[in-house]
Amino acid sequence: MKDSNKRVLTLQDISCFGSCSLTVALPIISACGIETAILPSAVLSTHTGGFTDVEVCDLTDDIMRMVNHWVKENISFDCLYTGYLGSIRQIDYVREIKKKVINRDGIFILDPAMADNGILYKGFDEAYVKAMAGLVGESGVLLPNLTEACMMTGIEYRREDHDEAYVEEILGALKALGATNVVLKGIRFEEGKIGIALCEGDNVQYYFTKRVGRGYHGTGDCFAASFTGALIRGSSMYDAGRIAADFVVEGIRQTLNDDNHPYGIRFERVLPMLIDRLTPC
Ligand code: PXL
Repeated sequence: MKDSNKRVLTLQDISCFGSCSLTVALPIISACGIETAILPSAVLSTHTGGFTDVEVCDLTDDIMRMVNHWVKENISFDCLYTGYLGSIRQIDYVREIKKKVINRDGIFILDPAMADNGILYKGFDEAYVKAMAGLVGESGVLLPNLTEACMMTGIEYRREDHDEAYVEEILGALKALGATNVVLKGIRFEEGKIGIALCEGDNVQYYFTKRVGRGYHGTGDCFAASFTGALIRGSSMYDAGRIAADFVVEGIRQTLNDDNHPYGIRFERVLPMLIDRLTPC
C-alpha cells in the first residue's frame, strides 16, 4: 500500500470549541493527505482548561458499538492515534480496538493527554495515570510531555534545568513500562529553548526550537496530529518530530498577538507550511 493510501483512526474527544483534540486532529491529518476516521470518546462544549461548567456527553458506552460495526463491514486502519480519553474503561477499550480494527502491521501512536506543567487535567486521578501507564506497552510510538512521563514512571517532575541524565532516566523508565519508541516533549536544557527527545530503541536524539511566548491548550494535540501525518506520509520518526515541533512553534507565533484566541493556537494558518514539509506522495 502506498503511504498516501494509508488510513488513520483517531480516538479522542470532540471539544466543540477550543482548538484541541478532534477539532485539530481531523483537519491536520486530513491536510496531510491522509484519510482520517474519527472515534469520539466524548463531546464537550469546550475543553476543560480555563472554562467553567463544561457540558459533557460521555460516549464510553457507544465506542465499541461503532467499532463492532466496522468489524462487520471489514473496515480496518493502518494507524491508531489516541489522545484525550475520558475514563479508565476507555483506556481498556483501546486494547480491544487495536485488536479488532488495526492492521497487523499497523502502528499505534499513544498520546497520554492527561497532564501538563506538573498537574493533571481536571477529572483525572492517580488510578487513571496507572491505567495509562499500563497501556504504554501497547504503543508503537509514545508521545508524552514531561509531566505525563514523570507521573507514569514515578520520577520527580522538574519544570526546567533538565539534562541528558534526567531525560535518559525518564526514557529508561518508560521503556521499562514497555515503550519501544518515545518522543518526550517539553525538555529544557538552556534558557529560551524547548525541545523533544526522540528515543528509538537505544538511540536518543534531541531537537530544540526557540521557546516562544506562553503555553496554550491543545499544542500537544497539534504536535501529535502533525507528527502522525508526517510519519504516515513517510518521514522518519526524527523528521516527523522536527516537523511537528516547528508546526507548533509557528502556530504559537501566529496566535501570540491575538487577544481573542487565548484558548488554543491558530494552527490553520500554519497548515501550508506543514504540507510543504511532507514527503512527496
Ligand atoms: O488538549 C488536551 C485536551 C483535550 N480534550 C479536553 C481537554 C484537554 C486539555 O485540557 O480538556 C477535553
